Amino acid sequence: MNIQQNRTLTKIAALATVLSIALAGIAQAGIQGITGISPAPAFSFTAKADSITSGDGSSVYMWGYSDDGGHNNQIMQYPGPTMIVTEGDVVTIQLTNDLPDPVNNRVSMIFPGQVVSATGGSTGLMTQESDGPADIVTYTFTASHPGTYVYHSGTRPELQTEMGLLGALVVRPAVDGTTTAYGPNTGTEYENEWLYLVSQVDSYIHTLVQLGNIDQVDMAKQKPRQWFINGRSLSDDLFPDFAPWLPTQPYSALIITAPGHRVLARFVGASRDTHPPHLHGNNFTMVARDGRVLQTAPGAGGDLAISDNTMSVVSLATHDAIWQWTGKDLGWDIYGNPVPDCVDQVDNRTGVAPPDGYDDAGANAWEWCADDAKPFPVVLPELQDMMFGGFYSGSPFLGSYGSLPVGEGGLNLWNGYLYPWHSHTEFELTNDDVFPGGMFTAILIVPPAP
Ligand SMILES: [Cu+2]
Repeated sequence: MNIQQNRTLTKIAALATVLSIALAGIAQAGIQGITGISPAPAFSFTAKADSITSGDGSSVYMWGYSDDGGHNNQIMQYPGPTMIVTEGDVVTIQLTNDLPDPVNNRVSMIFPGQVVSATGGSTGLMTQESDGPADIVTYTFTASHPGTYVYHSGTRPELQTEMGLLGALVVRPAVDGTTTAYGPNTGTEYENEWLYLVSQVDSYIHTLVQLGNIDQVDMAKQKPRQWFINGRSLSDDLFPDFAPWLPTQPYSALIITAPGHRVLARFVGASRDTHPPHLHGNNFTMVARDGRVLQTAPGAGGDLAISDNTMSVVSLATHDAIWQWTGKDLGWDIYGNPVPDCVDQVDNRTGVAPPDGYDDAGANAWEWCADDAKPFPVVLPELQDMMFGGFYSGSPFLGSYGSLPVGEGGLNLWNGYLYPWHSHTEFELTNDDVFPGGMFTAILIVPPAP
């Protein structure tokens, strides 16, 4: 084990304390961002330079957007502030430019999927651009269709998106906006929601820009060295939103959910290369692509949705997926109760008969009744014959803990099931060539509230 690996493991160990605080907010966990006031949310962004930290502790010089309205203390952030609006809103964004040498480093914003009008500033190749702190450009569009979208700089975008000038736009449907991604009859109902913005940087390019040698940057030689989910790499991505020691990287990537909950994961491709997020614990169902439900016709309920365990998130594309964990067919009682106690009278999603095979409510919610009271199917080795990860609770049962040797365990305060979610391009699981790191996070299944 080298120093960087040791540092990664030390940081993972520090999680126990922090996550115990985060857990209090599980029920409300979700996408952080700025909402403005419907039906005319107005935002004010400034492009700024700052730095982020990668998972190995190194510092990367970045350009990014900050929200002048105060989100994240008006600090430049990576990714940019997530804008969350409602279908039909007329959205206005004012942009100014506080980058070094702003006359030569003009900046702008474009919004793929939206019909935008831009005023102010000066005319660039793709849209209006700002060349200084007093040069205000105003972008306006009507968020006419629900979905997950990206926004990014339209000025020299191959360089400026690499530098960090990008973010996500979420448009909630006008009807059922907090319980579905796309509205009624779209097959997109969810209980927990998460953003999964995947990206990479070539820190060598960033150093050239920082040193004023932007003329020497050759984007054809771009070679990514760091990989991020929501602007953080393992193990920073497991810490809560707005962790104070990550001031320019406010967004967490640890999903916490409970059995049976449908997790809406909004994937956003935010760098040049395609990234393949790979989910453990169950297949996902991809329900939408680039802000459009995968269905044969409106109202068809997402009949073209795709079940898979790995998806290709293409550069500047978005994918919405629903993922659900129930423990069905594991072959043992996940709650470890030897006494039969399953009550199955209704469909857990609709709340009405007929039964659906799952326990209906309470501390056993979503237990697969065919496995009720079944013992754990293998004999576990004696403790002295085992090696431990810090997240092993000492018990194979959800919500239970067992005895562990002194100094072992301690990171899994809820005795939950922890699954990795990561890029399936394995060199992306590194920080500057050192494993583990990069585009790697986890999803934590915690017991339902009794
Ligand atoms: Cu894996």
